[in-house]
Amino acid sequence: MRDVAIIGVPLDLGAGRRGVDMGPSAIRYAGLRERIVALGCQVRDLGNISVPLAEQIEPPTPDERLRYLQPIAHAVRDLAQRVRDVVASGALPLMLGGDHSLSIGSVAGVAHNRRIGVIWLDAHGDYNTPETTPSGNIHGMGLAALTGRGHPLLTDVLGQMPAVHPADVALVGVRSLDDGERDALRASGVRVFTMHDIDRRGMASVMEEAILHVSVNTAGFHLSFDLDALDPNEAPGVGTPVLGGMTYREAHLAMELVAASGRLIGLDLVEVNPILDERNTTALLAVEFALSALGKRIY
Ligand code: EXY
Ligand code: MN
Ligand code: MN
Ligand code: MN
Repeated sequence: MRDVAIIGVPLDLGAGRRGVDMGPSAIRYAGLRERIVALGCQVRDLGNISVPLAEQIEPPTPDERLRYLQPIAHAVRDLAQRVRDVVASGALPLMLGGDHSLSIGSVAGVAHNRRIGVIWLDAHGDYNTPETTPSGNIHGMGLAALTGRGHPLLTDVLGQMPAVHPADVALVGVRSLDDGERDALRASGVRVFTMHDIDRRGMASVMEEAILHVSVNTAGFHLSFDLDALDPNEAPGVGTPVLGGMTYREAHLAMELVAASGRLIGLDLVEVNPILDERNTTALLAVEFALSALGKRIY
């Protein structure tokens, strides 16, 4: 079993709604560390990245198309450097969020000086730019930034632009896209699997193709898991719920296929919002997914 390093990122500046800053606490409270140790992994919890509160920042932002750009850029750079160091130590970085803009840093860190694949599990595309965003919220721009589209403070975090090639990315579980974002995704080369594909083909077929797609000629793949990929009836504690998502069983199967690939090199669990959750259900599911992705077996 592998070494795992946990990093919390209590960031909510990239989301339109408060609460996901408490996600790292909720996931830890759900027993993350002990349960990974029980798998036989060596686990280090590196604590949280320091992130300012929205209340500390006045005025909120000079640019309504890139809300809180400066503090988010600072946080993702800090995170990317720590993740790069974790990777150099031989451990697998496990990020707890926090809004999904944090993945701009985590993926940049995992991708440092090498070619990696990315599987982005999400209800959304996160492929907006300042030109197409309807909200100005940077958590809707993370995947675009990682593939080289957007503000330079977000596209060039560790001096490697783009951090990831669009052709090495698979987006799985999508059911909410803005018009400009859809056009950009179509032109990008990112492989997109919507909920329609999962309904028609089944999760196993979709994930097998996604894993193969991001594994060709790469050092392995990073999995960025936005918990809003799940249906909100099963995972209510997320920042931006969208009906019609994956079931617990489907997401769980996806994680088992990730583990079976032997190619996982980094993992984000993001957008857990304890304020909207019911008895920490969503955080508990996040822990289950981490365990399955790391190779937990029933039999
Ligand atoms: N597409 C919308 C926007 O850009 O504002 C919503 C984005 C939500 C992003 C999240 C959590 O995956
Ligand atoms: Mn997302
Ligand atoms: Mn999402
Ligand atoms: Mn490819």
